[in-house]
Amino acid sequence: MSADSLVPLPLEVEFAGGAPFAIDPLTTMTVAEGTAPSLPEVLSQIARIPLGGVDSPICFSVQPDADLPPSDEAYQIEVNNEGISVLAAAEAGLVRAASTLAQLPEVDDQGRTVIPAVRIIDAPRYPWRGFSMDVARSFYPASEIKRLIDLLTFYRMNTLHLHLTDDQGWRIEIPSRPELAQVSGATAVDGGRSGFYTTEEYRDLVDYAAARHVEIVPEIDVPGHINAATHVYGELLPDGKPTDQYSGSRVGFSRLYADLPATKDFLDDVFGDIADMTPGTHIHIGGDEASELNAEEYSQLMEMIIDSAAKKGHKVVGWQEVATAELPADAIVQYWDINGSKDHMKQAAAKGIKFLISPGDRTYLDMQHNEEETHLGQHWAGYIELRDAYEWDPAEQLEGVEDDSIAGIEATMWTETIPQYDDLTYMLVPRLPALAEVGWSARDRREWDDFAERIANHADFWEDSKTNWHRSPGIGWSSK
Ligand code: TNX
Repeated sequence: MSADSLVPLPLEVEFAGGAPFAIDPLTTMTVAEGTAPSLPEVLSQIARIPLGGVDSPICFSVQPDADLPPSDEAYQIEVNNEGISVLAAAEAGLVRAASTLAQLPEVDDQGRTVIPAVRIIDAPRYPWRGFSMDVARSFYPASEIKRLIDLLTFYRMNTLHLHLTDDQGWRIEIPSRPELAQVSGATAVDGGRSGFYTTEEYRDLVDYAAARHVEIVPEIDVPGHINAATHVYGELLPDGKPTDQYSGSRVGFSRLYADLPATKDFLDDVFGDIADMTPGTHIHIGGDEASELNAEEYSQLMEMIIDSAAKKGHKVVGWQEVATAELPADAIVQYWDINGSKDHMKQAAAKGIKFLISPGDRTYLDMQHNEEETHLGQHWAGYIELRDAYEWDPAEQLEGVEDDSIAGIEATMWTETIPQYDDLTYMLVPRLPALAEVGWSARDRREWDDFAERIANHADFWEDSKTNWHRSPGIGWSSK
């Protein structure tokens, strides 16, 4: 890559002229004292530069009163021929800077690896740049989720939303309800992998992400998409009989019942344990496609769900349908369905509710790249070529929802047809980096032709990191 091919595009990149900084395999970096003990190792991994002593030419430091844009993720990188200084007002900024630093080296005419003299000042447009991953239809083991977190980190994304439950499977151990994972951890969509995260594995994932300043937001999808639980507990249903396991791809057929006594206990147990496993501030409650419920049942259940999920101080996030119910002032609504009604969202925005923008025709990366692709993915929201993923604006998606109502954006992946890690990255790369830039970079700095040139130079990195990717047509990819 190079200073000319940074993705996402930083706020300011100023080439200073003069001699570049030369990097060789012995070049080391150091982190000024006072940070979290895990931070130096994490920064070194991300930047791909080994740690050395205090005389290292590359130095990262936290400077709380640094003159930078007002974001914990803001940072500055200054490169001259003698070294590199990286500073931020908070540790999150150093992590974002390390990702940028990893993209800077280029090979000069003499075959040396160099970074040109440059000054970069950077900060994100939106505080929430997320990726929503469906591990319920097809399970993805923790080791693969860590690779995914590395990919998100590389493109300066900061949230991994895990869709942990759906009709086809239950993927997280709930200590007060071990049957959920024992029984429904063993099921999956046809052709998908089954499994579940133990509480230890899940904590380790949360810690791995947190060390990179990525928040894991767990989703328990209720009151629909719940067959994995009704398959375990007959008492959640009026006839008391557990449902069959489900391995198809239909949506909207399963449900909870507000008037059954078992329902609130179930919600309190599940969300109580999830809250204990969530040091982050948000819990996602699903809320989508509960087609078997009438409006009154839906509102009643939402009230119970929000009570259970917010009990330990977490803020709730829900798919756009939750906007039809009474929401706490700090709830976040996630727009997704381009064909659904928008009225309730407009009303929620007017009341000050914040939004995540995930329009199906731009951010649903289970949508196929183009008509020629038939093996992986779907196309209910259309085909999404790289340019479609890039060339749109989050503040122009919903009437009444402009930047002051937007927490950020999320790309999503649904895994009915995406069972393996290589399939996943084939759908993600290069569209996920495009969306990372939509969420990070200032609107007036983004331009398709310029992005197309920059992203072309990332192909070698995907090859080197053994990341399966889609060779989107019309781009001069750096790798053959
Ligand atoms: C819609 S997005 C769904 C998912 C499906 C997805 C397939 C959302 C909130 N619900 O249940 O997996 O479409 O693209």
